[in-house]
Amino acid sequence: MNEKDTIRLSKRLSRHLRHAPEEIGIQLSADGWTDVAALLGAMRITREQLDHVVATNDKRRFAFDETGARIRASQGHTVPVQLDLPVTTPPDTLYHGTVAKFLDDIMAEGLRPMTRHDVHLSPDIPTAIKVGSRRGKPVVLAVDAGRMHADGHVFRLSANGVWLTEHVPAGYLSSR
Ligand code: HQG
Repeated sequence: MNEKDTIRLSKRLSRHLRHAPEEIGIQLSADGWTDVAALLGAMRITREQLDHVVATNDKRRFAFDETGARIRASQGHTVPVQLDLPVTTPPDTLYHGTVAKFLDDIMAEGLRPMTRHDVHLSPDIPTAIKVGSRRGKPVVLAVDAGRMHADGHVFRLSANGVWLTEHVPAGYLSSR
């Protein structure tokens, strides 16, 4: 598969494993898994193509279970799933990449999950810049995750290194 086809297949997988499984007639379990054999049939792809996308994905967006018989998206769902990710102590500082037009709202009400289940935070500035750049000129906010954790906010770490939390009140945010 060339790079263009790989990216196209990754986008189709994101769509069906995070947002619209019903469009191709597959079902996700309560914790987000779907049967690989059913997925291959529904998407009309081979196991080799699926393995290639999972292995080469720039953000490791998809993960097989330990048997390889099931697959799920590691984060980013809009359909209701409970990924049962481990609660994890965050580093002192995490980062959020966004764009200037959202800043007034963010500074008034904090970071909200919007259409996703959680606010997505990055472990480093280059990653946050990439996330912000999807929407325009990136603006990076620093999140005082150490203080949030000390104050009782819960953090979970996705299988691909994205930090998830329900809400970041504005008092923990600073520009950098
Ligand atoms: C903004 C991609 C107004 C927030 C990326 C963001 C990431 C607010 C947008 C992952 C707000 C939501 C997630 C508030 C937050 N008022 N705007 N109170 N609070 N926002 O896409 O973090 O390719 O849902 O700043 O790489 O951009 O999908 O979240 O701009 O890891 O794997 O509302 O998605 O990964 O946008 O990105 P998103 P995000 P994938």
